[in-house]
Amino acid sequence: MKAHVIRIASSSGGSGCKSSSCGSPADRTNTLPDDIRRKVEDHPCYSEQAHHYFARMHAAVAPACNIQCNYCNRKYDCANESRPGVVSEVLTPEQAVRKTLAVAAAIPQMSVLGIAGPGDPLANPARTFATFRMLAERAPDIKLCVSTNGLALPDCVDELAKHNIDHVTITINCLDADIGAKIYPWIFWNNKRVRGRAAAQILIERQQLGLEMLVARGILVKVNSVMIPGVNDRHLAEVSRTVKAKGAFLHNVMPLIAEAEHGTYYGLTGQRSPSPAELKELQDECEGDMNMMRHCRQCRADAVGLLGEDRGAEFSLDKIAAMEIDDAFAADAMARRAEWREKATAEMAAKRAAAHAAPAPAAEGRPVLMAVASKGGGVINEHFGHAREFLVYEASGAGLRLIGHRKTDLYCSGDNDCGAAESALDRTLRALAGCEAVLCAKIGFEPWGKLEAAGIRPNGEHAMEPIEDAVMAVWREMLAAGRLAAAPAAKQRA
Ligand code: CLF
Ligand code: SF4
Repeated sequence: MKAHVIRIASSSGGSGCKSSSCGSPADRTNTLPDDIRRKVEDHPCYSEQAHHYFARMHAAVAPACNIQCNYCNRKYDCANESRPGVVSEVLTPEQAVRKTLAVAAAIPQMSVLGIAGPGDPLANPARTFATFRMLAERAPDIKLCVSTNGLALPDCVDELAKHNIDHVTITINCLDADIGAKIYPWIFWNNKRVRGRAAAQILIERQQLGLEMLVARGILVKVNSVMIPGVNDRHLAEVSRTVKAKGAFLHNVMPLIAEAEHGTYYGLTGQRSPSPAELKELQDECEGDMNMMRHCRQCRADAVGLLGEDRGAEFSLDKIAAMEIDDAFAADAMARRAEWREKATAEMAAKRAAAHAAPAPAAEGRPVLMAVASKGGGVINEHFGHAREFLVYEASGAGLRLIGHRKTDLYCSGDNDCGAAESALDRTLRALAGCEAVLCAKIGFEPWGKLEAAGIRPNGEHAMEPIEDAVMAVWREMLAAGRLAAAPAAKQRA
């Protein structure tokens, strides 16, 4: 296969385009060669626009890992903990295929099966490739995706290519073994445990070799990096430049998750996570060089559904065991997925065309962060009190871009337990620090008042409108009202 080294203009690349979505990954999709566009336009992780329309699921078939990361503690049966490495049940390849067929019948938006743990998929190659092989026979329309630490990757590239796997993620946290020694206490290599700097050096070399081999085969590589303040935060811009030069398609810088209750080395030793502002600053710095992913949700190794939602509990093994999943069932589901794909890709293309044709935004006016409550479809369709996360956009005279998301507790649980509800609302307000407005489908009286007091304007006037149009409309209203001449109030700069 011919190698593709894909170059995409970054938002600061000075293309001269002035459309309202200039530089957003949605707009970039228009600039991709056709074969690449087809590979990413329905992948919710590789295309920011697609994540509003398409769902993924992870099959937890890979329990073993060949390295140890200081941010990892694999946990089982933890239904409420949402972070990579956590699963409720490890599946056999047969169970995984059955579950995937059940999910992909119930959720026509399902376009990707990823294997991402709970250990390393390529440290469990027999289980991983058996799952891919069996699923490709029963549901050939579903894209296959794998996420690895890279140690075993060079040995598996042929097998990945043989299974038509177009999307591989490598977690690369450093290029410097001294930094690596602070992240990886050991690796298991050639039947031996190797520790310290030597271990990090081997891992780094294998990751870089794997990246080069994948790119040479035209496989789209996404690089994930965990931002660890004081350890690799000053180093990740160099990682970004290097992997871009080697042809990686996308870079995803994720914040370290470190809580003592997770039982990880970093959690137990008090290593802090980056703040949203620190993460954004680094992502902005890297974006000068590379196409950045900003919509990652750091999902569980058995996540199911649109990014940001987890419907795993609906598809436990006992529920799936009761279902009849034969060839007719699989064919009927595939037809419904094809219908959805056609409708969604047409809608996305129309939105991109409209954004491209839109008049140039005003040049003046400072950037404003706004939070949006959405449960998918690219529209504002979630009640403030029901939102478990908010998407955060930056609107400015240069247009609109997604900055990331902020997780929050469910504020409104229906029964309105006052004490708990109040503290959940306070946590939501903290999560929205830095935002000047929040756009949602509906909002109650109490949170409205508290948001205003915190300097965040609630806005329910754009319910069911496309997110991009609504956020830019609110920004233009702020501009017209003269609210963008001065810096934001101290509360929003927090
Ligand atoms: Fe899964 Fe990863 Fe494939 Fe996506 S997740 S294996 S590329 S299908 Fe996506 Fe989840 Fe972020 Fe991963 S949001 S953690 S980037
Ligand atoms: Fe955990 Fe993945 Fe690191 Fe293995 S590679 S220790 S599963 S985070």
